[in-house]
Amino acid sequence: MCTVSDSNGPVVGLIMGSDSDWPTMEAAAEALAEFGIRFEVGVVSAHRTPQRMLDYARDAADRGIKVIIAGAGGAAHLPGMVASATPLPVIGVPVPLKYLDGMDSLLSIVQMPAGVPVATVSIGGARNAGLLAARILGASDPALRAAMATFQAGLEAMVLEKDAALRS
Ligand code: RP5
Repeated sequence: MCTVSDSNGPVVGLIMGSDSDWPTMEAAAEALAEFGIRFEVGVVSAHRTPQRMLDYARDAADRGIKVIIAGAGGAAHLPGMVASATPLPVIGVPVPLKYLDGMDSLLSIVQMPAGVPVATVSIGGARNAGLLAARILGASDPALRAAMATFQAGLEAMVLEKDAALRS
């Protein structure tokens, strides 16, 4: 029943436009690892390696990938272009760069044309991208869904604990 452990290959593709995106994108990898989700990491640039990007997007499903997380900054076309060439769900992470505080990245990713969805997280929100991938996989994986429910209960307990400490 457990989708994530059905085979040995990665089920999440974690890609980014440049290795310079890694300090932001690392949080997605950490979230996936926390849930025991197998993933692969790679640099796939929409502008510098367009053929590699198309090959990656077109082959991903056949290789067993179920969700793609794509991070990019500036003219951040990677998530949208990957979404155009795969039937898999794509989660876009706007990576903040030196100028414009990531607003350019956000707007480049979030304003997709009808018919080509990208689930865009917040600027720099790579951890939520990893958690969203876990939820998507958990929809067909009871064990993973239970782990997510436990994680959410932990968040609630943490807030209540801080609230109690504040009041005491
Ligand atoms: C984008 O260009 C990448 O996603 C990165 O955020 C940005 C800058 O890339 P580098 O010049 O640091 O390689 O495609």
